[in-house]
Amino acid sequence: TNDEEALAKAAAVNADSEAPTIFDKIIAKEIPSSIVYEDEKVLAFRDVNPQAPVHVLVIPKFRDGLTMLGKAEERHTEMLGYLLYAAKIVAEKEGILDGFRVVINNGPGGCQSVYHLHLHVLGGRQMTWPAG
Ligand code: DGP
Repeated sequence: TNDEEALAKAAAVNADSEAPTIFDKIIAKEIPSSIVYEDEKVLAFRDVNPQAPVHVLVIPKFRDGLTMLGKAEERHTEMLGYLLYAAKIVAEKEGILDGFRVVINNGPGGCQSVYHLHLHVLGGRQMTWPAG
């Protein structure tokens, strides 16, 4: 549809940019978010456009070049592992440990719109497969 094309175009404009994103402002608490979990390494907050009863984003506080998973380098492996662990902490806190999904959208073709690596943690309903 035209809507989908417009969204893909808007996403592509920001693709692969090292520019600060809205998530920097969320980390700095310059714009409010509903925080589910926070520690020195990561921040987890509710997605503004939830696709499930539980929809939380988990992000590294220090992006360190991780605009997207496709930019991962060996130095990022510890953070990448920690993000998955933090997703589990979020699922546990939200009471969805028995059924949840973790998603990373990568690049314009993957529908990524914010170029600060983030995990989507989704649950609270029956998830279906394949994801759209
Ligand atoms: P992605 O399409 O994978 O890049 O997901 C980006 C997500 O970020 C999208 O689901 C909506 C969410 N998002 C964008 N801006 C904000 C915001 O200002 N606050 C919150 N809580 N979520 C946001």
